[in-house]
Amino acid sequence: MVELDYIAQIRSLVMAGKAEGVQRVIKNALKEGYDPKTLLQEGLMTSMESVGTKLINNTFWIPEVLLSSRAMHAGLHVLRPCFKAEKAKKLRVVIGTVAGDLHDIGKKLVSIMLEAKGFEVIDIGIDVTHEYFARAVRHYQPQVLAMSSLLTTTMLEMERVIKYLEQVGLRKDSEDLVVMVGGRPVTEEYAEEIGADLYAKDASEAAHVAADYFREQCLVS
Ligand code: B1M
Repeated sequence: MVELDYIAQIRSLVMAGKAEGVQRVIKNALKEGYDPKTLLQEGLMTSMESVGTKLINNTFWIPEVLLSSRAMHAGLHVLRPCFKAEKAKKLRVVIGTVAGDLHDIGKKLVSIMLEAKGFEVIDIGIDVTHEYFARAVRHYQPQVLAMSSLLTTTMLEMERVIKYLEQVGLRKDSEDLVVMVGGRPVTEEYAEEIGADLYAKDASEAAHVAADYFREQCLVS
């Protein structure tokens, strides 16, 4: 019951855009031993779903969405260390939101869940061009390149990035680099069509799909 109270408090504080309040409630809940995953999924993530619905129904406007988004990020900041797993050898993921797209909340959740599974995650930000993705792959030498897109217009960038990586010799197939894609408009069929190796519909599926892929190859335990 008390846990539900914490969840309800987190939800109403995110909706009200109260970043400091969200942090305070999450810290109290953690101090009392509540599960960080529940606080993340049922507190923070469902709040943003409600924000989305309110935006569609015109009962929320962009400034309110931005305040809620700021409060959500403040909560994520407190929860992030709870999901860090220690692993001897880490597989590296470079993640970014594609060019033209500024949405980053989902990408951050995917990063947190991947870190919780033991991956080292390098987040190269939002509005990332195909050239910059390629530069990051050359520089960080990741095993996985993860791309997020929230707009039907920008999801087309994912194919462009994959083609460009092939063109500049950074990827022939998944043996060189595993490409994972996801985000609201992205489907499994689209992922397959553009030649991505992995697709996930949400953050926890992304972590499972990536871990299962490497487990199959005995690269993680
Ligand atoms: Co934007 N926006 N937005 N927005 N926004 C959407 C996406 C939209 C669906 C709203 C709507 O109209 N109903 C719509 C897209 C429509 C479409 O393309 N079909 C939309 C639009 C149109 C726009 C603008 C064009 C609005 C305008 O200016 N007229 C504009 C575009 C700006 C740009 O990017 N160039 C815009 C701007 C914004 C804000 C800046 C105000 C803000 C973003 C703030 C931020 O991210 N820092 C914003 C927000 C918050 C939203 C909604 C309300 C919420 C998105 C979100 O954070 N969801 C969204 C409506 C909605 O989704 N209900 C909307 C919570 C998050 C946890 O979920 O991001 O889906 P999500 O991530 C999930 C999965 O998608 C998946 O896992 C995540 C966690 O489970 N996932 C992956 C994501 N990446 C993955 C990668 C993976 C695997 C899974 O592997 C690599």
